[in-house]
Amino acid sequence: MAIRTLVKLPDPRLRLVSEPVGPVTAETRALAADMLDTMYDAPGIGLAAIQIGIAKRLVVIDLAKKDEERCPVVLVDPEITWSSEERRVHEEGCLSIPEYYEEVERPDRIRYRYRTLEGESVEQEADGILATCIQHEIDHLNGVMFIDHLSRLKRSRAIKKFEKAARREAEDA
Ligand code: K1U
Ligand code: ZN
Repeated sequence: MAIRTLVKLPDPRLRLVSEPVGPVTAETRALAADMLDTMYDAPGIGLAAIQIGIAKRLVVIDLAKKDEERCPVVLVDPEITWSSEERRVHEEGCLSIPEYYEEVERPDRIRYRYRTLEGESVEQEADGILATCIQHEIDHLNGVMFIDHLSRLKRSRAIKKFEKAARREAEDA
């Protein structure tokens, strides 16, 4: 399988609403394998397909720590079916916004539904970092980034910083 190039802010593809995967095919499985390779290489705890430029509703997550055995989860066409009124704050990062971390407030608990690569439909509840990560990844499927949950000032500062970095990269190329 392969490590793909990460799409980074301010790339406009990050604002696309991704299309449903529909029936799982060999191509879906190969894409999920590449997403896992890319996520582990970064490293990160989650990845949405649009972060490697593919506008499909496919997400991979692995919350295992460095010294633990890998525990990859692939979510096909995931959706949130319920969110708690209670909210929690968690520090978030994003592989598309490197080395930028901010605290984000989101629902504390969620119920979510997805299909596995075997085509099984699963509905589960999540809390803590898993709930945060699933919400972050499903936001990506809808063209939303974690900076959209920050104040207007913090968001525009982050966007300007990465626009400047992208301009410098283009000049150096
Ligand atoms: O979707 C992404 O951009 C991946 C992102 C997921 C995420 C992190 C934190 C809160 C919510 C969602 C990342 O994985 S950023 C990198 C990161 O958090 C991390 C990297 C190495 C070890 C542990 C965490
Ligand atoms: Zn992200």
